[in-house]
Amino acid sequence: MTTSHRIRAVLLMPAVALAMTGALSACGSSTTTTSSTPSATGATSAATTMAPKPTGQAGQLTVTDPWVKAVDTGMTGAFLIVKNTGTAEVHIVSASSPASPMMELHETVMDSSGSMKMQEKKGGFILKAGETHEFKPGSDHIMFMGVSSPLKSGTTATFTLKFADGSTLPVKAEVRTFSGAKETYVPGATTGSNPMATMTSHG
Ligand SMILES: [Cu+2]
Repeated sequence: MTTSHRIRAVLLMPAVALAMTGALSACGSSTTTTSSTPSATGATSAATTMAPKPTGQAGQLTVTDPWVKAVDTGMTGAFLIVKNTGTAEVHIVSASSPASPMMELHETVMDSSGSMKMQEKKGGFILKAGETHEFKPGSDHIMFMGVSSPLKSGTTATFTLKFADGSTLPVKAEVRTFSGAKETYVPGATTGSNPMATMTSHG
């Protein structure tokens, strides 16, 4: 967002363009990653260069069987089993994915009429040391709010979990066809336009 605003500003004010361009390139060249992670566990250097080893809370979490429900566009969910292998609490606060500009952490609750509805899990998910948590259809899940191009069965979707300490954990998930566990969505305050229309068969 900031970038597009800047570009617009540059277009409107040619006199400032050079200065702005200089600022942008300086900004770009200064994005050095501070990956001086002490590899106490003896991680291979090859793995470290491919992707930085998760640190902090992200490094405490193991992920098993991550998958995403196939969908053309609109909403879908990601499911996985996570285990906190560390000795301190792990707090998942948000998720992001190139497949969907908006993501939420969801839980499924029963409303007063006895039907299942999903809603944003306020505050995220906290796992105590040693605790395992399963995200599964009809229960907790990682919600993709706005998939813009088809997620096809057999392909791979990626998303990233973010933790309370700022650490992040990228997850590669298999896209699978799934039907079942149909609950309806309780629109939250952050919901954009018309989620109900596409929300008829979410896992
Ligand atoms: Cu959901």
